[in-house]
Amino acid sequence: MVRPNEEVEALLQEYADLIAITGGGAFKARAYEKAARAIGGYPADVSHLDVASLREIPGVGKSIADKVVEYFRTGKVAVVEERRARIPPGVRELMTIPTLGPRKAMALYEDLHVSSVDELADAIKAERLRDLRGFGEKTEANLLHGIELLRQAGGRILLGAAMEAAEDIVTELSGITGCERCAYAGSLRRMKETIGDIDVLVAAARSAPFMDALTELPSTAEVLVQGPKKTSVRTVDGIQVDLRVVRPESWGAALQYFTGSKAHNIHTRTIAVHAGLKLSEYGLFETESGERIASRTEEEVYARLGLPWIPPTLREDRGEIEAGLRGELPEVVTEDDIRGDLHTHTDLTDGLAPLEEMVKAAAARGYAYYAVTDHAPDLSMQRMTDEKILAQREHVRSLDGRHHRMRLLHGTELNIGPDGDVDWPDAFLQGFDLCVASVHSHFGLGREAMTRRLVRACENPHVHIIGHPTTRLIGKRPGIDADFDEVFAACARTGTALEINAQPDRLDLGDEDIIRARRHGVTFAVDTDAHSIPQLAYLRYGVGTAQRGWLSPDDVINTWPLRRLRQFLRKDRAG
Ligand code: DGT
Ligand code: CA
Ligand code: CA
Ligand code: ZN
Repeated sequence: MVRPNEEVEALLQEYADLIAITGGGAFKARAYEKAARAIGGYPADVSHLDVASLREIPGVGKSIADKVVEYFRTGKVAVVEERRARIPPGVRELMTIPTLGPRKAMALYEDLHVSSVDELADAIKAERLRDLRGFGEKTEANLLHGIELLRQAGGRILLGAAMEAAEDIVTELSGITGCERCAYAGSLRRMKETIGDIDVLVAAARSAPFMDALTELPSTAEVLVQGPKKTSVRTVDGIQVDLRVVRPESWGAALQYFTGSKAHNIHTRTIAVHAGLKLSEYGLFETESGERIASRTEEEVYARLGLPWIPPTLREDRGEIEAGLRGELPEVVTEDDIRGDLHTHTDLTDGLAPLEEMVKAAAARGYAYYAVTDHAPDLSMQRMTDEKILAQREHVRSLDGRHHRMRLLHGTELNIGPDGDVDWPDAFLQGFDLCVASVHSHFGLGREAMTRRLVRACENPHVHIIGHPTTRLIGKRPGIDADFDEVFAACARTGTALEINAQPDRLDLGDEDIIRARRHGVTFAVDTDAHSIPQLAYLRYGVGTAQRGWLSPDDVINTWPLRRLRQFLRKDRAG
């Protein structure tokens, strides 16, 4: 059994079911089913195959082969995602259960009116599935097992999805009369890569209007708890939201408390105790007299503990309190420090927007410079050619400085082959202003070979940035196995930057690896890898991750003025 093959089999089977449900022709659905079985039973690991080799599998034509390659490169297939989005939210929630495909989910939804994971668990217990066609005892056992797996994963959601939901809620609540302050707190404010639940805080004299508003939002599917201090709901996308309304005078203390992390709070509370004080969500009090000495703002609370205000992204008790006490807290990099994006795509490869539109949108963000880095030819699905990339270069040159005087860099995203080679010969690579190089295939090489592969890429004088260095997809695919300390050392030695890829399902490097890499003296590039205009705004998640990795602007090459960046890009001539 080859695991990647099974993954593809399940994905193509799901696609076939989605076609059947959303309407796309029985013939097409059957073709995908056939290909699914053929791939599931194929003896060689399909994640290592290119389009041409995939097409040798019976029943696999060009368009199926392309989807398989897309899946291994990005962790998803765009047309499958589109179809998934077209079915009712209740069915979609059911489909988050491993082993439950769209066809059965639809049946549960239509015949039993089951539209959530909890309802399904209840229905199984009540034996309501027994009368349903196609649901035997074996199916029930599988479903229960799937529900258990889902619950073990803890149902954490990606930072990007949580942020969008939270900002909508904050906007709604901020518009209500009597709202003095409204903000999200918790792990979301700390920009953790995954979020357990969204914590929203309101400062107001009366809580009822806010609690009622939350329960009545169109995005609210279910009210879990409703009370005067705290109300919890679940959204239609299955995200839990905890709303707390506090009195305006305790806003700062409440925000500090509910931002966490728990470890950070325990440490700040210990400092308070040693100073004869008591710290709670209501304020900082003198233990003996009970007098409140700080609570209105976070700054005030931290100041009375002898600390500077600590950026939320650092509040994990990873040394930020000690550093604060010593007055050595880092000046973390902010979105305003970023002068340009160095990894972006256009519709010349798999981006959605044409070059000129991406450039205009980037210029509107106020960037001083911007790099276009479409995929290189070894990613065969993208059908890149020398002619196409050279024509793009001409076009880039013609747009250079035309929008808000933003300077353009013409680059590419190279593929690091299994031996560490990249797509084009040196002479051709010489023509690019900037090259990102990333692993897009052969994820299963052994640790030693993988380390050598990445180190060789760093040693290439034309490679400036290693893109999404671990290639993990959060919650879907673990990172590749390599001796990253050796890779980080090679980056530092060769003057190769490591990317902090801001796509919410990547955030790669992640915070802990950033901290490790920084100890080796590595520089970083915070990039969006945008494949569309809205994705340029993903930058904030990359910056949040960089902050969690304790980075200052100087550690990040795309905060540097263009002159200094260009110097960095002349890697081969550097001492
Ligand atoms: P999550 O939701 O799992 O992604 O993580 P958080 O950090 O948002 O945790 P959550 O929602 O359980 O609680 C929000 C904040 O409230 C947490 O970061 C710190 C504070 N908090 C919660 N429980 C405790 C506790 O038992 N002790 C202390 N000191 N703080 C707590
Ligand atoms: Ca939370
Ligand atoms: Ca919570
Ligand atoms: Zn890319």
